[in-house]
Amino acid sequence: MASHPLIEKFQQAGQGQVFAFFDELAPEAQRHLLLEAAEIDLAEVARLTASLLAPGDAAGANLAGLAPAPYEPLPAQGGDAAAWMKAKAAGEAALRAGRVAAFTVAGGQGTRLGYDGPKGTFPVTPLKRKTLFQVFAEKIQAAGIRYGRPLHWFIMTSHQNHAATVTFFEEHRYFGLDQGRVHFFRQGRMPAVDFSGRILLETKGTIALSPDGHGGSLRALERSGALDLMQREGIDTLSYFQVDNPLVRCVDPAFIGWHVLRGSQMSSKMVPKAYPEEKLGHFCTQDGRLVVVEYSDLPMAMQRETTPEGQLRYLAGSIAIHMLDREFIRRVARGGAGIELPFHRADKKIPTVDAAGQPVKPEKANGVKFEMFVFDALPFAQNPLVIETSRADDFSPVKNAEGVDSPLTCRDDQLRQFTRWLRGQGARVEADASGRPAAGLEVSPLFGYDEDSFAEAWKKHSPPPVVSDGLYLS
Ligand code: UD2
Repeated sequence: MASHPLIEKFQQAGQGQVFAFFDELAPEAQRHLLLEAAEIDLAEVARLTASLLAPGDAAGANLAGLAPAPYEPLPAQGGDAAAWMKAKAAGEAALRAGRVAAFTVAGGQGTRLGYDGPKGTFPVTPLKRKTLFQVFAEKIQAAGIRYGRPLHWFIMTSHQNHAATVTFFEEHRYFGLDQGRVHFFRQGRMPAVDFSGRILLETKGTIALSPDGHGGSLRALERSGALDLMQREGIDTLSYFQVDNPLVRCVDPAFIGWHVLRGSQMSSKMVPKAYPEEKLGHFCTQDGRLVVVEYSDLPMAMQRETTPEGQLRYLAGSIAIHMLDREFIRRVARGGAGIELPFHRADKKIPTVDAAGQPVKPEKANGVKFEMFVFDALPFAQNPLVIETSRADDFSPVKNAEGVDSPLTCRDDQLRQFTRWLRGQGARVEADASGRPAAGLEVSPLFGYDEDSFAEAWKKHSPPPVVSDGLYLS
């Protein structure tokens, strides 16, 4: 076998199999494999193998002392209306001062949807079939106009979808945004290992590498220079959301305001879970700290527990919308001083090669991927805060091809939202009992991207638009 310091390092770490076919590879492929290997932190892999793959480890999360976390309820649910007004005003002031940027995590593989391409390029709106990226771009543009400060937008991609994502924006001329304010960066990767911790090859000349989870976004923000750019631009607050949710308020003044006024380093939105099995993380407290326990980690019996009033005990569901302080991100990204985002293990079917180098497509899980979750930063934050939001105005993700959280349910939720906004202005819109209109409608975010901006735009229209099938307000 060819000798190379990196190959020796892998051999010493018991990972020599990564180079089993090295001598068969063409020089270019050898260089490529060495580059991939250089990305891997062997000590980290060894640590994770010891901590997460030890026999009997699949037992899961530590649930000792877990209790439901408190949150700020919406005024409609008994919250303090004056405090919400104050928060909104503070958030608007932060937006006017240019202190806030938007941040989308778009590095996931989107396997459940079965869509080939970056998820952000998936069309979602009812009439115009705008893509997820276009919806966010227009909301961000409209908010920039409204507050007189164009927003910066950071988008985290993966190695797999980076080029396709950037090309998509170029082809669509950044949907009218200033290109200089849209920043793409790739997240890190982790190697997949078999159940004994041996790094898997994907082919004879490539390692099975996959994105390091949305928690990797904190490291990637630091490494890419995004935090420095924010600092230069006077931005101290990042509004975090997932690529799969077109209903999200990309920058929500009330949320920003709560976060700022409380001096919070990381804040999150919750919705009451719709049913016990809903696949949301749960906001909890443990040892006096705020934590999120993922749906797969909280035993179903606990997810079904109810209070004497009949409400779910673990009610507060995480919809993956957060507000993050810039310097807090830097601190977590750099780690040390007891701060470290844990990795979680996910058992997966990982295409690989056998000892003879022949491709293997496993039918059951043959290995483990390691991922970090962004909400695991919450326990390290000072003054962390959870606020309630209305699901109808913030959350309808596209995750599955059919059934719950599918393109169809998301389209219907958008239609219901447009209908509520129209009715709120006195327009007559026929709809079924769930609020879904009979007619096809669409409101461009450039017309109105939330109830307030919609109401303002509507009032400027004279005479008011007539609601009919195919109405597109832009
Ligand atoms: C996530 C949350 C869940 C709930 C739900 C709301 C986790 C573990 N669970 O579930 O509690 O809040 O969302 O919709 O987060 N991503 C990356 N890089 C990665 C992995 C994911 O950018 O390496 C992005 C991905 O593009 C997407 C988001 O993170 O925007 C969520 O990923 P997911 O679909 O794996 O999360 P899900 O639905 O299991």
